[in-house]
Amino acid sequence: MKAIWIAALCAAPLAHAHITVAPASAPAGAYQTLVFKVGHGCDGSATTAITVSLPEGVTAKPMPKPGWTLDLVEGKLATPLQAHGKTVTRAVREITWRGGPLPDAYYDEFTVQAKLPDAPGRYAFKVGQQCEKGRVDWVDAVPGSKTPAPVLEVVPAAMPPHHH
Ligand SMILES: [Cu+2]
Repeated sequence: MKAIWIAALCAAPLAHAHITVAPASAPAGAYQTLVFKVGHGCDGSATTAITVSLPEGVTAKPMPKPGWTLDLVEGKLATPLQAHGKTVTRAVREITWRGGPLPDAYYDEFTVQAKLPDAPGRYAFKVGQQCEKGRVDWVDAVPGSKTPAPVLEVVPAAMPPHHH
């Protein structure tokens, strides 16, 4: 099942790359820069906002972007996290950049610094793309979807996670 999903991803033409996250995989427990790549607008219409939802177990801080304002939505964590010796029960769950507009003909990147969970697995980042006309929700986890959510593969850390 997993092999089929990966094959489907690799077969997707680069010119129609949807919204993706880079890197595609990263070590569990790491502080990792994640870049969300926006390759086109909504059926030709310019992008005016990008909202990234953080999957359970992932916390992140956005990198500000000239020409875009930031809006953060906090929420309660289903499983509290430990950070700097404190228990964290609430954290940012949704990050929105508003601005542009980013024309369909152009490409741009939206960056966060994420703290990845200790549990390896596939983590889907649901992304809402608002355009001057219409919107696209990149939220699907099923192979072959026209609107797949960007997925990060969290792999076992080479060394035990460093807590501080
Ligand atoms: Cu696409």
